[in-house]
Amino acid sequence: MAVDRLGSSLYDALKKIFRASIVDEATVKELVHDIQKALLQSDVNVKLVLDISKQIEERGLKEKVPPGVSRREHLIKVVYEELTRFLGEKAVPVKIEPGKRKIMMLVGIQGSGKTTQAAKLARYFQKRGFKPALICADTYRPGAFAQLQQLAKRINIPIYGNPNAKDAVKTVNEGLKQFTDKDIVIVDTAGRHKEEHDLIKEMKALEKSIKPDEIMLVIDGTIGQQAMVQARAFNEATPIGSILVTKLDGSARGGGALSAVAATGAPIKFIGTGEKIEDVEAFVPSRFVGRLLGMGDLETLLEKVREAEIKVPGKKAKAILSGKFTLTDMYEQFEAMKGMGTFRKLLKMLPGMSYNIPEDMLNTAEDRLEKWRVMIQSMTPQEKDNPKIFNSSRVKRVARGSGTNEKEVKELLKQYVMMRRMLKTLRRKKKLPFFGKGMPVDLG
Ligand SMILES: Nc1nc2c(ncn2[C@@H]2O[C@H](COP(=O)(O)OP(=O)(O)OP(=O)(O)O)[C@@H](O)[C@H]2O)c(=O)[nH]1
Ligand SMILES: [Mg+2]
Repeated sequence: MAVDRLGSSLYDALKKIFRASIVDEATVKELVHDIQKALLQSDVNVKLVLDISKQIEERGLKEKVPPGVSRREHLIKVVYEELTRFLGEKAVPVKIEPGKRKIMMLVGIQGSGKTTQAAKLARYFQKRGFKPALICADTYRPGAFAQLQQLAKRINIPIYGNPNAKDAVKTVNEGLKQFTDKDIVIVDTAGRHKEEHDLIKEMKALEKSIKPDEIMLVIDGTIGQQAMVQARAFNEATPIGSILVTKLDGSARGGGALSAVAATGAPIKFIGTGEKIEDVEAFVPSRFVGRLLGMGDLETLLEKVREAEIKVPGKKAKAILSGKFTLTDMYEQFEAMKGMGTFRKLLKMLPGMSYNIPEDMLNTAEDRLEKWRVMIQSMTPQEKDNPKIFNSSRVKRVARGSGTNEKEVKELLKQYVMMRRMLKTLRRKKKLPFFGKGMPVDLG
């Protein structure tokens, strides 16, 4: 049975942190040690292990923990970030230029999922408006061409192959001659040979003859440690440009993928998440690390830490806390949080406020920000500073000036009053972790 050791031992290491009654220097050092062990056991390169663990230790011990976040949570965030950094912070897309044919060759051992992914990727690119084609270079396994042909037919993708051919290089070249007008040609290669030596020889010959723009290693996400050996062997034969990890729809955490990245230095670009043709996704490092660590709720936790780090300029925060909260302030608060997409969660996390905020208000805040901006811009400085002076003629004027209606202006004012009341409640509770550096301050 394939055991995903890297994922589970990293997970165990973190579980210890969750359970520890206190998180101090010794705990951090123990965690670092556990992580090193987990990575080394998975054949991750020693230098890389030291690099990752050193960073974790340094940051875990030295970094200042923002208010409202526990050291424990911060440490987990550090582990997560360092692993993400290793896997690449951002997704790396496959570059295709229309009219400039790209040749993509899939390699990998038998059963890793090459044929299935070849069809999935063709479909993926087709849906994004490109013209893909498929070539079957598996002249070894009987039925290989029929398998790809059947998949291609279902998604209406042109395919070239010859079930009777023996020479993979010749077959692929024939196919390439046919598909001169395509944007991307995906070449599905054989995974099974009498001997591994022959397989590697064929990959080399193919690479030399067809000169693919990108060689993508297809690796089974459930194989764990073997991934390193496989990835290295293929990388030595032909330079691996990217990785596709399959079978991540089951319980496998995909720890082997980390080793494959270490062995090749190539980024993971896609993951296979099922047997259906649509089951392929662009790789998102952060999501993958969460999975690797076996923590479904990691995102929520990280969100909490990140949000706590949001900083509102100190002076402003003081003014707000001291009781002055104008419409301009409200607008600036929303503007600062916009783009982070976390406004809703942020509000819900304010102490004592969880789930008490009317959905209405959250929706308003998120969706109507632009309207508010225009309305607030149509107000006089006096109105912005002291919304109490609003009467029906002022409301009418603002509505006219901003191209909205009176109801909407009144709505905005109502939201403002609610927001102010909320802040008052918080002030009374003397807890307001999100505003300003070094908060919470003594709000006495
Ligand atoms: N659950 C799941 N199954 C997959 C995935 N990708 C491939 N498979 C299955 O894995 C098996 C092998 O897939 P193939 O695409 O035939 O593998 P291959 O690398 O072409 O194998 P060879 O041609 O023998 O080298 C098939 O039963 C696929 O349905 C995936 O992402 N998730
Ligand atoms: Mg195949």
